[in-house]
Amino acid sequence: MDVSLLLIKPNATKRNLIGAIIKMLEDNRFQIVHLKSFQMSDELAQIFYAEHHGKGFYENLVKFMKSGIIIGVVVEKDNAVEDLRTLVGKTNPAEADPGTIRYLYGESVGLNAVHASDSSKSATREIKIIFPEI
Ligand code: 3AN
Repeated sequence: MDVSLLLIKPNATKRNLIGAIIKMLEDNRFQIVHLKSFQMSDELAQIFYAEHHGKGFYENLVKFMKSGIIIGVVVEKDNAVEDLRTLVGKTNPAEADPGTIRYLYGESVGLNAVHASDSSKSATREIKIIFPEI
């Protein structure tokens, strides 16, 4: 069985969308195997977003990700990474397909409600960073 990581970002937790997003995971047959709330530190953000370091949006991205509570969810499903990306929708909510999480709950490219791992390799790496205890 494949695993992937979903993060519910601070704009979505602030808007009381945790339940709605978790329900979408369950309705789409993702098995939740680990779940926790946490706040991102500078150190964690630097490691997690290492590939974006130096990009124009990096500082704002880190500031935003540190601005509130995040929910980390490890999900299990056949084809978990691809299916989760499909359920999440495109990075820019304005381009996301109707019915996707970002279409419904994203506010902008920055405030796009959730993060989902983009490959199995990323999923392994990101789960280790966010859930070092498992
Ligand atoms: P995704 O989350 O769809 O995999 P990435 O990994 O390319 O997208 O980008 C990570 C995060 O950085 C995005 N979720 C988004 O919040 C932010 N981001 C990406 N591109 C931009 C951009 N052009 N302007 C502002 N924020 C961006």
